Amino acid sequence: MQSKAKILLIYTGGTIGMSKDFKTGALKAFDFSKLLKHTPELKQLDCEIASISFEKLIDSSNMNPTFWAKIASIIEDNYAAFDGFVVLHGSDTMSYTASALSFMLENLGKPVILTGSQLPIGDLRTDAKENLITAIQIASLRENGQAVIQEVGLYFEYKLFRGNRTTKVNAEHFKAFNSPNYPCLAESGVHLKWNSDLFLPKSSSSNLKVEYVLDTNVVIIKLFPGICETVLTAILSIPTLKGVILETYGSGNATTEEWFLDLIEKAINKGLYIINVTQCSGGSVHMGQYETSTELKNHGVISGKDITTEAAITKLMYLLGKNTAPKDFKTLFETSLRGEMI
Ligand code: ASN
Repeated sequence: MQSKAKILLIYTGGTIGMSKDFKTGALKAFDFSKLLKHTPELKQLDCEIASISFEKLIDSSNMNPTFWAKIASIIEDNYAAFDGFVVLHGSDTMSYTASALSFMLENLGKPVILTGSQLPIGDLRTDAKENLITAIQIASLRENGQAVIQEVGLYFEYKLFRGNRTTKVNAEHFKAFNSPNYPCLAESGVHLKWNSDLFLPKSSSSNLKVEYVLDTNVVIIKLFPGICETVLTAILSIPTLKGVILETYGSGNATTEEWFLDLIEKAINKGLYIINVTQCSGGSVHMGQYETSTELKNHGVISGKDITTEAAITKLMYLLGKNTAPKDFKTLFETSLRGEMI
């Protein structure tokens, strides 16, 4: 008989564990023991749960690569002892963290499921309990001694998504996340329905390797009608800048004004990586489909295909952090590393 799955809960902060400060009315983090006290249901789950908490809990708006490294090192240190990991995280930047972890955790062979909530766990109408309980159930599932999910997922409001395909779409609804270009991996109703054909292939290596170095000399530039030469010149002249996520229109289109194309050409010639990602919430970049993207392609702009901005910026930090050779950078960026793009 299979022993009970061992799950490690990693509590970073977020609304799930907040309570109201009666003086100011603002939501503030409270400690983990209180969070568990509010969820006696966890005792009924058929798994062993251990927990570890950030000393100082954070609203996820304070998330950064140092905290990502901290989460990754907790997973690495406890990898052999646990069957799955559930990361409790604020929803605001959860998609960035899920994307970053998906790249940092190389050869991942166990589930890392991020979840959180829109209302604190102590609130009468909270969405936290369902999210937490089902995320733990998903992380504990094994088949023939192997984890069912071997990737970084995000569970929220009855759906398990591939983490690096998600984006936060609503600040109020319980259905706060969407995965516009990839269907959900599982749906929770009366039964848990798995779309197993959509999972990442099982890791062939059992050796987790963590890439801790992320290079933050990057920027996201969202195009808009009226963006001007002075501003763009200033950004692209930042001496330490190494890569740009350029959020373009539709299928990867941008203005064809000469000053703009000259700036892009000069930036690429001096060694900057420019990645074309669409501002649309769904669909893909196809450079060359319209005249307004042909020059971008000719100048060597990298296609972000159907990647989210969250996955694009973290993939850029990851590939730069790994000191990827310039000759390989474009090919690697345009290759799906963790199912983040087509
Ligand atoms: N501000 C919160 C956070 O991201 C929002 C939430 O968790 N729903 O930490």
